[in-house]
Amino acid sequence: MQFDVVTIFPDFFRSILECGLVKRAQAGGQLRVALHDLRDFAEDRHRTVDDRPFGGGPGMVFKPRPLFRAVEAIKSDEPEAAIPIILLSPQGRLLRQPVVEELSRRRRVVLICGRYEGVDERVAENLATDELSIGDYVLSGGEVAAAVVMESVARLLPGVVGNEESVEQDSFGLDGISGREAGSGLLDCPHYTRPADFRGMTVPEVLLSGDHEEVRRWRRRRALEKTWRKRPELLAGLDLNKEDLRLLDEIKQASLPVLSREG
Ligand code: 6GU
Repeated sequence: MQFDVVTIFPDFFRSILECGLVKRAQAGGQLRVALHDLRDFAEDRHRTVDDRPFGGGPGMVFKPRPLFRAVEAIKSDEPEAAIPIILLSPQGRLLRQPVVEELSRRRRVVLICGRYEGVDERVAENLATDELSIGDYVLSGGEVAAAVVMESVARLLPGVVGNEESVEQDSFGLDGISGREAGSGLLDCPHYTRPADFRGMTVPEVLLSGDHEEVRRWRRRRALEKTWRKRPELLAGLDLNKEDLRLLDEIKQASLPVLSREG
């Protein structure tokens, strides 16, 4: 799969492209990332890409022409292809795992890094095919969001994460909030590694027991408990089986304050 990133800060991406999983995905041939400097598509001596807003007001707005020219240049490789053109902006639909999965199935995706002050509306209306936001907070540009999109997609590409099972068991994993099969969409259970006793902080006994069925049940219980405590709204969308419902009941009972005899 290929990402084409249109940005005024191509250097911003160097570190993420040269580290960890995204680097490995590129080395393995599953991912290609082409960076396009928006200023290369300006048409004046000063390589101007923004201008003051019509109607007045603070801040600068990305001009439409450099962005249209950049995307046209990218598409000129394969004029017939239907390539998603995604504008990253705080006004986009929220990036969630199902959106990430959808993107991971595309062969090529263009990411346009907007800026907080604004992008000429004709870009959202007539150039972009979709608009994505990574959350309800303000970033000054879409670069961090583009990095989030690329990393979340890269790890879903076949063969990128060595142990496919670990992706499926992640919080929000393949079997996560998109899937509706029994027992899916929970936050992950806690994990521990050696030493079993670190400065008096010990690992739950059951994990050292070697009893796989007990471990499975414990993990399920802790995943349910964590989800109920930290993201209760996620439970509402899930199809929990009988065992889960019973465990959840136990968890809720255990957290109730004990009433004194006097009431
Ligand atoms: Cl994609 N862009 C900007 N500028 N701010 C954001 C965002 C994107 N997602 C959340 N906040």
